[in-house]
Amino acid sequence: MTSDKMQWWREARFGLFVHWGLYAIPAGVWNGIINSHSSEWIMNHLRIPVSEYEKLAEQFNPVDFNADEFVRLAKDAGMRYIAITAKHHDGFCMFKTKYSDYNIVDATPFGRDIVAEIAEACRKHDIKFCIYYSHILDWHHPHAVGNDWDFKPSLQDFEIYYREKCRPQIEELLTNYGEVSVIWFDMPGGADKFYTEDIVNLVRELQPNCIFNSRIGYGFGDYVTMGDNTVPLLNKEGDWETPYTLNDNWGYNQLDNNWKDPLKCIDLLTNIVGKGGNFLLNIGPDANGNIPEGSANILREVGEWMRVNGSSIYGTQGIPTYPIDTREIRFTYKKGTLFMHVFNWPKIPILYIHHLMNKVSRVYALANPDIDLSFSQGTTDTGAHYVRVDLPNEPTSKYSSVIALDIEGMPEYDNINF
Ligand code: FHN
Repeated sequence: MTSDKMQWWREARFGLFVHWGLYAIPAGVWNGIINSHSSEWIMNHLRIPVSEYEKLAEQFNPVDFNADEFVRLAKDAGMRYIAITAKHHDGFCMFKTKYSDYNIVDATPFGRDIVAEIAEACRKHDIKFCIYYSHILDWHHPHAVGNDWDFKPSLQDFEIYYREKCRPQIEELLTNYGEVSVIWFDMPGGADKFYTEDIVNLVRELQPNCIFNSRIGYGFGDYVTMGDNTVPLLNKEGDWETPYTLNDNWGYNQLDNNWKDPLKCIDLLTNIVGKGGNFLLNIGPDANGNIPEGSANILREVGEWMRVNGSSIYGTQGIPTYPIDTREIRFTYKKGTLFMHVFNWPKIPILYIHHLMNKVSRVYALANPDIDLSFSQGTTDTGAHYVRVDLPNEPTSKYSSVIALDIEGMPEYDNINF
């Protein structure tokens, strides 16, 4: 791994995940039965036979799909990359492939290559194009891992699936769609290390600048993908990312409107970024090709915030964990500027940053960068450092106001065990 190819990703910090496939049709309900797990797992959880589930392809006709709209929504939200499910665990391919007829072009009335259209729109709107590919689980292929209701595991030979479908499709994806910035693998268990190593070599050979995540398996990966919807408690070294979904499903679910509101999204974004990670936020388009209005509106609101405060996100790096437990303030940091995200504006507009030792040269709100805020620094009787900032009377942004402090070096805090 050269660090150069990670550079755009470290700068980006915020991306859009799109889980879209045939599972958008049942959308969580199969013949009146409500699936209690995430909607893209419906085939597995209800043990739906391939012969029944694959008929969904005949109905899949997302005529409202407009790749430009998808990409513009991400871009307006301040996201810098998009990862779309080219093949999820159900085995259906959202791209034209020679290695399975079970694909969007050959098996559906829609007949358009969705991955290709997203790739083109990403290039047009200058946003990084990334592909999700389920490399081990494939419930449609008789020799892949995962489907024990149609196929007998004792008769399965992963090698056959790998040669017939997985490997050549990764080759197609990294050959036919221009530059792929990330190939995002998932659920690595169940196959020998040989296959992971072979994929690593294949990706390196076909697109040396394409990065891939740790869910490729066996300790490989240009960066670590944390568990779904999890944030580490403390600052975490190295390159890492957290995938989060906007409601409680990855794929579209007609019964799930449990959206995280813009405030929660901004809280997660600043929490993750402040600890050194990237935030990959997921939406699930419906079977007609629409992004549910609920999720689109939230992304738009986040985008409004990003337009003013994005410089506290892009290109930031993890910093030592602030030693005081506060949920109302989060910190991010970039090259000599500490950004303080104030979620709860104090009635008396004064804020103390306890224990910050660095010399501060200037303080201002990102929303009003031309107006300096007054501040002072000192130590308490016990020798603890503090910075006092005199805030404007009102918050400077909706959701979270960002106060920038120009400081010398990386943030350093008192040892609070004195
Ligand atoms: O099983 C998948 C799930 O459907 C979804 O794709 C998430 C996204 O990170 N990954 C797996 C579970 O970790």
